[in-house]
Amino acid sequence: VWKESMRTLDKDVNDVTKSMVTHVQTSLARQPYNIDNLGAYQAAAHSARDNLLINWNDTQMTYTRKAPKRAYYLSLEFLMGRTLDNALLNLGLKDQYKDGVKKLGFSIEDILDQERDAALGNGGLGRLAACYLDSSASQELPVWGYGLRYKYGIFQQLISPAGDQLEAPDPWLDNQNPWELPRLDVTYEVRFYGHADRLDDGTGRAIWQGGQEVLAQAYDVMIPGYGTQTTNNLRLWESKPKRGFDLNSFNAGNYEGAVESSNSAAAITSVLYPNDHTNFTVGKELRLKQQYFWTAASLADILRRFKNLGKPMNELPDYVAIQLNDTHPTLAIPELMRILIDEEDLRWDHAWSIVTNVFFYTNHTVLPEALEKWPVPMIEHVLPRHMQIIYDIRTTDDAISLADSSFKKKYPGDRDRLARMSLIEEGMPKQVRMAHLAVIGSRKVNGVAELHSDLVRTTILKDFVDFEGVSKFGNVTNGITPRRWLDQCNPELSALISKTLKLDKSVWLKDLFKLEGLLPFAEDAAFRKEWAAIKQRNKERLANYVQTTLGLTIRTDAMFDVQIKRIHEYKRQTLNILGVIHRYFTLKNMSAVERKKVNPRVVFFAGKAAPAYFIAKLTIRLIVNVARVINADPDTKDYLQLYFLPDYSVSLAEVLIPASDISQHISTAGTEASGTSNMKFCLNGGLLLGTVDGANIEIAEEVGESNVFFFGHLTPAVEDLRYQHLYHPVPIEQKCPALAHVINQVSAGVFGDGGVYEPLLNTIRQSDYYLLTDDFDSYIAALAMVDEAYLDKDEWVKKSIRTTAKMGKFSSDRAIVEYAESYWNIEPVTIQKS
Ligand code: 26Q
Repeated sequence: VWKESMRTLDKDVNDVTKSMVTHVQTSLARQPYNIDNLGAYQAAAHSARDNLLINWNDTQMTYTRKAPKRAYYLSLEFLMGRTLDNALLNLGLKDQYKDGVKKLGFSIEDILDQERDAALGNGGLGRLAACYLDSSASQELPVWGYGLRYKYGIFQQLISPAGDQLEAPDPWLDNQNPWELPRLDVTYEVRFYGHADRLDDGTGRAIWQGGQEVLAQAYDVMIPGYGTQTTNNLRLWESKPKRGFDLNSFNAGNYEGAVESSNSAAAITSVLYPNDHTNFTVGKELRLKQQYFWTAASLADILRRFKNLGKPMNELPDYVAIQLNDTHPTLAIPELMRILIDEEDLRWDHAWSIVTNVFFYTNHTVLPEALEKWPVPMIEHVLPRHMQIIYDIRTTDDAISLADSSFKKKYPGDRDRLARMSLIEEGMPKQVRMAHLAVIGSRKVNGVAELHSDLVRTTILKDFVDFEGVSKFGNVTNGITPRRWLDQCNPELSALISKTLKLDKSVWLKDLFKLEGLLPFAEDAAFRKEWAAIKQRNKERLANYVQTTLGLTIRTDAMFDVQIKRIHEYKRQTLNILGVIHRYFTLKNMSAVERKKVNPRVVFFAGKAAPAYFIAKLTIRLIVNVARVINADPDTKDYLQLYFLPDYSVSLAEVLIPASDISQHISTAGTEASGTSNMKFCLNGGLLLGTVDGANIEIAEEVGESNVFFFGHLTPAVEDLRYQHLYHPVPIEQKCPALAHVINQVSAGVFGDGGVYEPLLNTIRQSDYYLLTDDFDSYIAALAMVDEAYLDKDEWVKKSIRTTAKMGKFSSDRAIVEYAESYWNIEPVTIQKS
């Protein structure tokens, strides 16, 4: 009876309408006849979820039966964006739902638009994690994600009338989240504070007790693969009080005290920290608690699953690989040591050899101020047992015995090297260097683009390369999922590609090198016309979006020039805005006749600044106020428009990227580890204006240097230039008169706000750490080359086609297979139907 009663969900249009109406009546408890767009979205989501669940169950059952080695991706951020469209695409049900909702009187676009983004991330690192989940499932790889279920994602950005960024909470769960399954039965206790007492039995074991105990509760998010049965799991933890509240205090009449501990438990997963890269010198205890809460719950869950296999602990590395997404989950290393030693009674050396074969660490930055460090006294207070273990690793670690014989043999008397490599940085207070802990506790380490991985090996981790050998330190160039970043966000281009290649999209979306088949069509005038027309319609789609959301009218006959990313000095939005001002003055100085020869340009910015990052916020204010002046100037407004689009998000990126003619990735050489939006723009036929940095370099290698616009100094020059700034400064007027003029005009209040921009301008006038004065002239020259290239429309479209055609390498499928084969040693698993 069970077998016969099993629902099959192969849906045709009628199944879709039936299942939606059923969900309106049952899941939503509403009347089918007066459903609005939101209700229809919720019904469609519940209906699609039914299909996901069946695949999800089959997948988990297959994994349990086959017991393959699995990989776990630990990331504090998963920037998923919207789910419904991706779920329908991956299930192969897009057409059925499009027709189904139409029959019910709705349009699929309106319905998809109802969904709120899941914005549990800051930027590149979080979105990378989301792309890797999509690719893992699509490649049938047994990979689970582990993260936190923040009640509030990245803040909503508002722009005040004066042009300042204001932050508002992102209550993304307010409308219910149909994509998560609460697992009331999957919980773990996580301890904080208390005291750790070593046992005097020579084993190094200790007992950790007392303090605060908090409950971690699992929520599961289904991750469907494209064109596969595989539906993997993203497990997010929510913190809860272990008991509702403390009965003793409650009975003693201390009601506030009673709820306080429950509040402090709930606080752990309440909000995503909104600072990427910026100084966390003021170590925030709550952030440390987030990191431990998440790694402890995830490890407990992973170990419970492993133990169900009935294998001895020393086989853990044969069944489990754990990827650390940056240093944020590094506490997993001492936590696994604690479990193996204190709870599993393993000897130190044995435990350490297991640990160092389970973990893999990805580095995402070489900026010294962005390397994570935690004050020793804080770790001692919050995690007393882990601090002991970190000290023990420092003195006994066999792999890299910093303090004992093997180090001394190799580097006799080299105290400087010892201090440089130590897990503990001396100072007031002492601090634990999380990157060093991640390196020595991992099987392998990788950077995220060739240049970045080289810099990791030759700068921040050079001593470790010398000591442990270079083969531990690799590279996996980042990638992006072509499902979301081409097929979903640019359906017309996707259709044209399928038609031209004479391939179903299910083929080339899984083998992106197939795009090379477009190359010959660059010479085909009819094809170019179709290609250009799609770009034009994507510009109109963006203009419509801006019109309806901001009430602004954008001209669509212009070149669309886009820079969208977190606002940071190293990414140099300042260089871009000062370049825009330069263009504005140049236009002002032209005669009306001359101006008519200029191709109009619309410049878009979007991005959030960390709430405490004063200079980044000033940059936003400058952009907004320059826009106000420029867009209102009758002399120039037909040739130059400027927009700052508030509240950048995955969904906004999906509208902006396909509309771009040129996008800017202009970080100071050597500072942007990879960048991933550069890949997204190029995949959508936008050209790249950038510095010789991160993945820009590999994009240029693929598409050919003639198809990108490069400028600026190269990485090896940067250190020397900074030295010159400090010890042989040249006044800007002399070094870069064009830039000096622009800065002086801003300073003089041409864009209002007399005086407020001085701190921003001073960063350039003074140390100019990010080398604007060195790169400005070549930047302006590159912009002029872009202008000139754009005048030859045919040639421009050819470049655009060639760019898309050569983006195969940047599929996240390629990247995830590299991790699977060269790092985790896991294999695809074919899912069996129940
Ligand atoms: C750390 C400690 C305390 C608080 C916050 C943080 C924190 C949070 C987020 C530190 C860094 C981040 C995010 C970093 C990030 O997004 N890096 C980007 O990663 C991309 C994927 O590899 C690269 O393409 C980008 O170049 C890199 O900047």
